[in-house]
Amino acid sequence: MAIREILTVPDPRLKEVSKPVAGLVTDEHRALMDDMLETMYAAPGIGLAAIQIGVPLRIIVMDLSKEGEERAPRCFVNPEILEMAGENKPYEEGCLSVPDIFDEVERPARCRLRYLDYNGNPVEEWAEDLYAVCIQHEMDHLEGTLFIDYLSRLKRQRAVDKVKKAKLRAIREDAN
Ligand code: GNR
Ligand code: NI
Repeated sequence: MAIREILTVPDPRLKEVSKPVAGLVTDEHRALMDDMLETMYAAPGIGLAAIQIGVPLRIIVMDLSKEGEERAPRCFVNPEILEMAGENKPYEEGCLSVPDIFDEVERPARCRLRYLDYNGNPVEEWAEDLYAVCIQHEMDHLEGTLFIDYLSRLKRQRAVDKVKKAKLRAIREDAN
């Protein structure tokens, strides 16, 4: 297992559309999911899409357990949203690829999912609350969409500029 580097804006790879996993879920995919979980826990974050570590495959990991609770890792291969339900609900979102930026995004409150789990077994279930928010945020990554794409152009540009500046500052401090 290894912690991988998380891509941040404006890295063009974050705009790529990720490709479905073809055929079975293999040990190689599981090794990738292990790395993604380790990277997500270290960040720390509650979800991660493969493209955030530069791998353009339709794979997501997530853990919505609270601090002090036992870890509850979840893996999603080729996830699909079958149906959305409920009113749109606002939630203050963040993203490891847009560090230290938080803003409200509205998404449908519930969605029905189909995906393959870590072992390649098919699952169908409803997601709601934070699970619904997070899976929609992660599935957007698979389409090359970031939560800041839902904000005004001004807010989005400010967010990207802030991340760029923070990166430059970190590089400068590293040199000293
Ligand atoms: O860690 C994360 N927290 C979060 C908070 C609100 C809505 C979505 C998220 S996902 C984010 C990790 C991430 O960037 N996943 O792509
Ligand atoms: Ni994200």
